[in-house]
Amino acid sequence: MKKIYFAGSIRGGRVDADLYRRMIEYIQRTDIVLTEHIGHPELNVLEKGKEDEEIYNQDTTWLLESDLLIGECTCPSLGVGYELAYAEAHGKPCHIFYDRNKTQLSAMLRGNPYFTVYPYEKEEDIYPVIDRILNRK
Ligand code: 6IA
Repeated sequence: MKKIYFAGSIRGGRVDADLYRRMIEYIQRTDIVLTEHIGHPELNVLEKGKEDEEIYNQDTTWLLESDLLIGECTCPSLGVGYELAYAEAHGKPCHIFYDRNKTQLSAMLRGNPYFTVYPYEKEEDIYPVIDRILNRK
């Protein structure tokens, strides 16, 4: 089982939180998602309790442990952008999804051939691509 770092917006906005949850559940059919909280509908963006430094330390540790990163980047997020650069710096394969009708992905992602970018139009187009990324039959 591969360890997947799923990246999605938190403080950047939670409009796509349900989509993150469905993608995470789909990945979890065969593999491990280190960051399953990203899809949690009640993740409170103002939640106290966890210090930002703790979050940074945990997430960078998970990134280093992961086999690959899958990011949903329709909703722009500074944290996700940072994670992508961090993953690239450590040689982790990065797969980026975004809804082409809702956003123009940053040139800093689209313009970097290191990243594998998948613009999609319908959510159902995402899942066969995930099957391929995870080498499912
Ligand atoms: O800038 P953003 O918050 O949108 O960054 C989102 C990305 O940073 C996600 O892919 C996460 O991996 C990471 N991240 C940001 N906030 C948290 C977090 N907060 N817990 C875990 N990972 C995070 C807990 C709730 C909080 C808002 C206090």
